[in-house]
Amino acid sequence: MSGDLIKLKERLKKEITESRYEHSMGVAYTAANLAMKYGLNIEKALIAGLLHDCAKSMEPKKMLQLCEKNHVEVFEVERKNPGLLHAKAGAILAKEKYDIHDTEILDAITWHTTGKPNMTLLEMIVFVADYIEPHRYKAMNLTEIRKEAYEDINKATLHILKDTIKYLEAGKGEIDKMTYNTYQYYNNL
Ligand code: DGI
Ligand code: FE
Ligand code: FE
Repeated sequence: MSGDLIKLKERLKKEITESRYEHSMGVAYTAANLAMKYGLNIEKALIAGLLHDCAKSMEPKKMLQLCEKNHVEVFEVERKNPGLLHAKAGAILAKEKYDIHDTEILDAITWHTTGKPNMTLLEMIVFVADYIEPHRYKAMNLTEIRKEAYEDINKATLHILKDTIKYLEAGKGEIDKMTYNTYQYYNNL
């Protein structure tokens, strides 16, 4: 691991909880693995995985302010469900605080929660790695989805979206249009 990455890890560790840090490390290494499998730059996958939840400990109000200050549009559904906002806020923090300017990495952070139609391979890898990293255990069908991730990443992506929508519909989570649009896109591939 390069010195830059080690510094990034040390800085991140101070900003999020220990379990969130362990999750982020899990996502970083899982994304790196998927990058090996699918022929993508490993360092980009590591950085995107490491930083994807860097805004997770921010208060909703602070996340909103950060988005407003940076002219990033916040939708009603994100205002009402601040759990969604850490993705956009995270991309801003990654740039401002962690000095990451690679737009492919920043986009992967922006879309890691809802996904988006026609994702880049890096976006898809971070989206999938977030769901399957080794510390995760609560979601249904994890064993199957973990296998699919290395066989057919489009299939794993669709499976995650299907299960996430099912989970949100069973609870009280309002579904972001982007989550539905992403589901529809991968369902029609
Ligand atoms: O930040 P993490 O917990 O690692 O993972 P994440 O960024 O994927 O966020 C997970 C949460 O986001 C999970 O509880 C489901 C929720 N989520 C995903 N899509 C939607 C959503 N929540 C709402 N309200 N609407 C969505 O469309
Ligand atoms: Fe997240
Ligand atoms: Fe995450």
